[in-house]
Amino acid sequence: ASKLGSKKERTLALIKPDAVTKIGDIIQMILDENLMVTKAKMTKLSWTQAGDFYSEHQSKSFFNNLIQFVTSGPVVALEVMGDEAVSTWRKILGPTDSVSARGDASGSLRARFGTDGTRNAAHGSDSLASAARELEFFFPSTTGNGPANTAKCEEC
Ligand code: RTP
Ligand code: MG
Repeated sequence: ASKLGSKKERTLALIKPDAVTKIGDIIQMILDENLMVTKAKMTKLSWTQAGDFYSEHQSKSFFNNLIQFVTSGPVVALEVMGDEAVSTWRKILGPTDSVSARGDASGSLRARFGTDGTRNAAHGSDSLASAARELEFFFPSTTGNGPANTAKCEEC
């Protein structure tokens, strides 16, 4: 049961190819923060799909490295739900750069399982709007995955 006045949300957690074998530990970290996994899908992204997912970064210097990395093997997409799921999952992840994560947030997921600034084990939506878009990307509401992917939910 959620706390009175808390904000129940859905977010997208994406386990990147370097951490798919750590899925058991990662799900445990989610449960330890009182979040739930409500959908899961393992898939291998094409170059085009990955570029679409990360389209906000297409002008960045690291874009090609990022797409190369996330298409290098299967990924696991998780719908994660619970109190302030968007920010709570980002807190579990820790800093983007796994190397600085080992200093700043040594118990974080990226500190434990990431390698560097690109190979950083997992992704998390950065806002409710991103969560809605990213959940729709992996779990389209038009193909029998249940109700529309609004990230903010009163009764989900
Ligand atoms: P994410 O979107 O994956 O949850 O990570 P984030 O918000 O912490 O970082 P973001 O700035 O959105 O970058 C997306 C992903 O691009 C790769 N990256 N590489 N300088 C680099 O080499 C660099 N910077 C970012 C990482 O895989 C990062 O998670
Ligand atoms: Mg991001």
